[in-house]
Amino acid sequence: MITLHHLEKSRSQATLWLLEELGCQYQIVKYARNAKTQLAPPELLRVHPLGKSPVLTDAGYTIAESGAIVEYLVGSYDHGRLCPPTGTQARSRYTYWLHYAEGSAMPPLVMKLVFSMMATAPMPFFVRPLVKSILRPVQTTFLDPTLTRHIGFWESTLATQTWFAGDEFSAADIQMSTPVQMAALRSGIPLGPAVRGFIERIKARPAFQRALKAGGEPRIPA
Ligand SMILES: N[C@@H](CCC(=O)N[C@@H](CS)C(=O)NCC(=O)O)C(=O)O
Repeated sequence: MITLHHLEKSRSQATLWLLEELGCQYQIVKYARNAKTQLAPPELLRVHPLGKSPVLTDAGYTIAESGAIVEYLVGSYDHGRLCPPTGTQARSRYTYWLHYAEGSAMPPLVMKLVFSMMATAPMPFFVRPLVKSILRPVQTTFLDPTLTRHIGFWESTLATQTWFAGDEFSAADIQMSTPVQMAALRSGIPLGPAVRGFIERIKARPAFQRALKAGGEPRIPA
């Protein structure tokens, strides 16, 4: 039996969605974030040395990293529905977006989140202007232009095809749902109509809605 170690408000929501799309039998162990630090609780360290989520166990394996989990689940349970055939253009686009999500898109989004937490963290009042004067230029000269470029890339991709790998829905869309949702919620950069259309299409999928119920939290902006 697959066990998903699910941290609230996390990438693990996309793993839940994949499990629902695949129709897998699974159980969830839920973990709450530390209210102050937002970090995962130490119990997750008993499952994997990094103590992060998602992480799942199945058939004696412990698998961490959302992209590796996608590969494992698709390889074990998909039977060709959510992954284009080997040797096709769609497959190379699928592989690209599967890795791009965590390799390129998430780092600046996470950096933006950390910066906004730093800017609002409790600190002596006389230090705040100094902290802001350090954060602001990085934000305006590096982070916002980088994020604008990424979001523009998604927009131009989705303007000519329905899904990230082509016209068929695939597990790459599930992996991309994390940066797309995070950009919608936290980047402060407006999304174009094609990316907003993607969000509407994923929200409409019954498996996506079942996963929201199973995880217990809607993370998609209205
Ligand atoms: N690249 C990893 C990132 C895992 C990760 O950072 N997960 C976050 C939740 S989205 C987490 O566990 N945060 C809590 C912590 O760092 O203590 C993946 O794709 O699985």
